[in-house]
Amino acid sequence: MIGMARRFSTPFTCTAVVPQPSTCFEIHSSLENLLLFAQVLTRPIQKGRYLPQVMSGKTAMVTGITGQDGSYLAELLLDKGYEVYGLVRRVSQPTSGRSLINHLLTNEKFHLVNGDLADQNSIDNAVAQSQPDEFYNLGAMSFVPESWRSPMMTADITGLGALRCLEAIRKHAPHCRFYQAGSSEQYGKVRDVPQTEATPFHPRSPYGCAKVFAFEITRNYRESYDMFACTGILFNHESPRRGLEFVTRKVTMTAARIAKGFDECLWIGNVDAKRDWGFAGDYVEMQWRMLQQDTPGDYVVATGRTHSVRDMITLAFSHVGMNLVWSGEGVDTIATDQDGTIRVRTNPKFFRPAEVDLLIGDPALAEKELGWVPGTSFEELVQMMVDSDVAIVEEAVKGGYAPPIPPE
Ligand code: NDP
Ligand code: GDR
Repeated sequence: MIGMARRFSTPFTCTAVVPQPSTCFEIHSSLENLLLFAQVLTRPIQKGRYLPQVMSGKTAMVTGITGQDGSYLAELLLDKGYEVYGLVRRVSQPTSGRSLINHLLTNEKFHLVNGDLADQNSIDNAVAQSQPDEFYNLGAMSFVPESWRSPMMTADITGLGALRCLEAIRKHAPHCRFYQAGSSEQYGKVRDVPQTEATPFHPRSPYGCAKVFAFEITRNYRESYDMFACTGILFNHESPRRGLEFVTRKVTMTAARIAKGFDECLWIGNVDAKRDWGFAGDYVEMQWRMLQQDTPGDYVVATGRTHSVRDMITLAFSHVGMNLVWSGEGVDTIATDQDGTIRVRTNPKFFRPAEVDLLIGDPALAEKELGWVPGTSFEELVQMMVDSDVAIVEEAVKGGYAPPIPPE
């Protein structure tokens, strides 16, 4: 039997009621498992990196609130005294699909509104009713490989979705400031190294093309209607809340599973791709700062350092006691541990039709104009993610249920 399901940003939790293959554990008491999983993922950020708390009295609307960034941004805005409205898609199992924000549901300043970025009416209604001062459009089909499989849907949600938000604001709350979640994927086949706000775009995927449209239409609404509308061109940012299909989380969860005896090997794609990886908790601070300035503008948000997927895997595995030695090239690439066991193998199905080989952002403007600097190093980030995934696997073992498996 083949079950067809909508893609969700938190697929493990959404599909947790469906038994997953497991060598020695049975899934039971799915609600209890979900709560445990959510508790681990939503542990507060330990370091006090945010600006001092300001009791703002403002109202914010956030799309994509159930995703990685949405959950961190909601915490930041609530901390600053905002009334927060999160736009959520209607789902048949609301508790399970919202594991990253379940801990916020009892906060009286936190509200969920049903809506979909594909549906203009629902965004109009949400904006007209909540009258936000600030609107953060984080919602998107955000997984790049899926954008080749579903290019129309990607263009509709990731591209046109931004336009629908701008239209809703123009019609129902013209005073509202707008933030668009732009992406380093807009640069694609890069024309400058490092990439700045002036670097031309050359997207390499339907996702990148949709983000370029969203960027341009945001700028156009700023110029056409004098709206306070900005795009943050954010480079890859990760955290323990990152979706399991993205490479960093796939690596850290698989390293944890291997360390605890659930898997023997990580199957991976192009290990030579290079990314500028930062911590999502640092990056949502910049999203907020962009809407607090006197004049709207677009900013690169990055660390200014780049690492290969290979380096990231080596570092993650070293945190669970495995020192990898790499050999082979392309689809023959493998890595063995100190005992000679193969721990990483390559599968061509994880390669992309067109790759973005190198991304490295220059965050100088963000520092100069908004005083923002990333507070978490790559090494700290990888360690934080490995530690969190080891804890998730250990709690699953204790609870007698199957730990999460990164989807293919
Ligand atoms: P996630 O994939 O974790 O979250 C995506 C969010 O979009 C989820 O809340 C999802 O809801 C929501 N969504 C998807 N489709 C729709 C729809 N049709 N209507 C309403 N909501 C929808 O992304 P991140 O948190 O990592 O990223 C946030 C934003 O930043 C995205 O726009 C992404 O493209 C962009 N970005 C991310 C970067 C990164 O490295 N993380 C870097 C650069 C840009 P549901 O739970 O229902 O699936
Ligand atoms: P990316 O993130 O495409 O940069 O988009 P992802 O983590 O998916 O890929 C990063 C790089 O790793 C290579 N790679 C693999 N990727 C995945 N997912 N799985 C694998 O097995 C694998 N093996 C190698 C990829 O080829 C790629 O080069 C993310 C998303 O959050 C976007 O929404 C966001 O806009 C950009 O970051 C900036």
